[in-house]
Amino acid sequence: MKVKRYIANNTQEAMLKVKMELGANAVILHSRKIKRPGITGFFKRPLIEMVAAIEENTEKKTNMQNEKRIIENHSEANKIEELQYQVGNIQNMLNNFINKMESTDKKNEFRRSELFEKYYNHLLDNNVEKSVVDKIMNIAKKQMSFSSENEEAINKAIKIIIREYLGDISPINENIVEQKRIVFVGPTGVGKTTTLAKLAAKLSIANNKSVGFITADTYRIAAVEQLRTYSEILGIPIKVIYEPEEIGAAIESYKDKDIILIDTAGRNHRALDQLEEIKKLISYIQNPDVFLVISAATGYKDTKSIIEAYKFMKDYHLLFTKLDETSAIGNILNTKILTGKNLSYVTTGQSVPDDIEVANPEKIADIIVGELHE
Ligand SMILES: Nc1nc2c(ncn2[C@@H]2O[C@H](COP(=O)(O)OP(=O)(O)OP(=O)(O)O)[C@@H](O)[C@H]2O)c(=O)[nH]1
Ligand SMILES: [Mg+2]
Repeated sequence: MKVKRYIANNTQEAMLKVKMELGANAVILHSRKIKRPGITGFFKRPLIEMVAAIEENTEKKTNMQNEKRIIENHSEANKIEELQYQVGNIQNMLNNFINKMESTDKKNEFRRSELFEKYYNHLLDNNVEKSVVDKIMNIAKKQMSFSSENEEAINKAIKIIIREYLGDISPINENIVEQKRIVFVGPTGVGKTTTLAKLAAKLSIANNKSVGFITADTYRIAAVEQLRTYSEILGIPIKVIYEPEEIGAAIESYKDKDIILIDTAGRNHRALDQLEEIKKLISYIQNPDVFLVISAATGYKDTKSIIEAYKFMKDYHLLFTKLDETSAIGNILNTKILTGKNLSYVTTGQSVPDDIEVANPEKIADIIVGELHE
């Protein structure tokens, strides 16, 4: 018994191949559609795989003489026995073949789901929220076949999906002629004052902008001193306000400045009365540009309550600090999706003014997904 597998563009072509090679007596054991190899194959019409068998003796016994000889040599009973034996053989072969096919399919499927699981878990490990991971992986699954030869493309596809979710960025636009009033708000100790100093240095030194500081953080003596130190180093004037109502006059006195950077006291997002003061302060500023500062190391649960606490702000930019303190930065993506607000900057260390950069969605996606491993 001879079994052969044929691959052709369509069923007719496959049948032709079978007939040409095995002759008209060949039996078709199995036929199915299969994907073309490679990434581009995914998008093309499938190929036809056909498995055919032929009894080797039959192949040779092409003339009547041979058949006659069999009849002469065997009694009628023997002939039936032999036929039964042959049918049994074909049946066994067919069963073996189908089993083999099924187990290959299962193996491929297993490998596919193994790769899917790998990326699914990797995103979870990087603090991407489960509901977000589901979204990303569902899109990826629709676009790609999760087979091992596709891993490079899968890795890229997931990065592109994340990059799309991260959306546009909106750092400070220095080209706008109108005066900018930039307010930094956020939880305690996330790096608001340090970030403000980093940006002040960049804007005044690199971009030649005239900058003024206002601090509304008079809760800690050290807080004013902290900003005053930067003010002295950078040669940027500073005004201290004790009540939200004083902000109008402070802004008025900076008429000549291109950019006013306003520092606020860190707020416990669970202390609603403290947030009222921030709300009031923002309401006294005309056309404010608010930056909500969050540490990249904050967990999703806390981020959600921070976002909830600041929901009185209609418009703001997201600014993530301390990327150097965590390798799992998936929460940036979660927060972006949760708020729909644009990313602005990320900070990557304590050093003023160096450790700040404009948020780069490609880079963030690269860090979240990582390179191909093993
Ligand atoms: N590792 C790291 N530390 C940072 C970063 N940004 C700020 N810090 C440090 O975080 C600490 C707090 O920074 P601040 O700028 O005082 O934070 P803040 O949000 O103004 O704090 P409050 O005004 O008290 O709410 C300081 O030790 C900073 O040096 C960063 O990107 N990475
Ligand atoms: Mg501060």
